[in-house]
Amino acid sequence: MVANAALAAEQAEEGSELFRHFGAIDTGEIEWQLSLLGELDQAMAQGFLWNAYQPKLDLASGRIVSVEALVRWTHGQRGPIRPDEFIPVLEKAGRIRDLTLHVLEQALDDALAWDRRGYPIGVAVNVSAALLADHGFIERVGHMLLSHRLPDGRVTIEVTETATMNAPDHAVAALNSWRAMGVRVSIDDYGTGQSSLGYLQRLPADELKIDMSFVRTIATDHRNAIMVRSTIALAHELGLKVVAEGIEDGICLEALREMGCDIGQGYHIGRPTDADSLLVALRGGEGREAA
Ligand code: G
Ligand code: G
Ligand code: MN
Repeated sequence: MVANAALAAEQAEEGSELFRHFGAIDTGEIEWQLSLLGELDQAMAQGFLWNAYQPKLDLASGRIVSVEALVRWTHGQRGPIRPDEFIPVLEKAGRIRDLTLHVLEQALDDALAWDRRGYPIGVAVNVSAALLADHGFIERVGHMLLSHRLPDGRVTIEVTETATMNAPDHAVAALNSWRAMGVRVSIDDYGTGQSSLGYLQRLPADELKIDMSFVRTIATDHRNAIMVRSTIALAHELGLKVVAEGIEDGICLEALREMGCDIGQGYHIGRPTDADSLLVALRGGEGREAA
């Protein structure tokens, strides 16, 4: 409730800004955001917030080696709500921690189930900047990991390049505590955050995810292809695995394979699907045949 009030106050302030500029307040938008917040707990408890999983393909072996959890909200009245619409609202209202713990718990349960069915694949969860160095949150995750007993390296957190740039020393220490729990660290949306080479070298990470804005045009844009190729080389020199996201066709996939990229993700390989459909895809075969 306090969080809701804070959000309302903040929105009201933004609203009065708007009022000055445009002479109107978007009360509908505020009401919508408050109603989402009010329904969050029930939606989590009743399964309306669920994880979709998008496969990540090992380009050398052609096998699905892991998945990224992407949260979905299927609203009782309004139908599917996009994460872009509710994640920022939850972040502002201080509720992103609860949501992320919910996503993670579900991801660990599913990873354990796949493991038991003979698919020892990894699972990645997106972690917002505000949670990256939240000790209480890290501790909760630590307990969750202990109760699931997945092997080290099975769970990855994806943090945006920008998130780690806010307070570099803080971020380095925080990432080290994640890794001490056996969690892999992936730098998401890489290439959009303007971090320096020196900074990248200091960052305790396991994986670099090249942003899809670079990946999608490699077949047509020679300069972008050079950027991606040299980023792959650089990451490998630093001991990092490279994931390319946003692969939408076979030409792009082949180009990345030729460049020595480790892992691929994108609609061409597989769209985000529910846990049951993913299992069907895993059973159906490897690689692109599964998509
Ligand atoms: O499929 P897509 O529309 O799923 O995701 C949109 C955005 O929402 C992406 O930037 C993705 O990283 C983010 N996202 C998806 N699931 C989560 C989550 O559980 N936590 C956070 N913080 N972001 C998420
Ligand atoms: O920020 P993050 O990298 O976590 O975002 C993942 C987002 O990218 C999700 O919204 C997911 O649905 C979307 N996505 C995944 N593969 C593709 C793709 O091949 N093309 C496009 N346009 N979007 C994709
Ligand atoms: Mn991601």
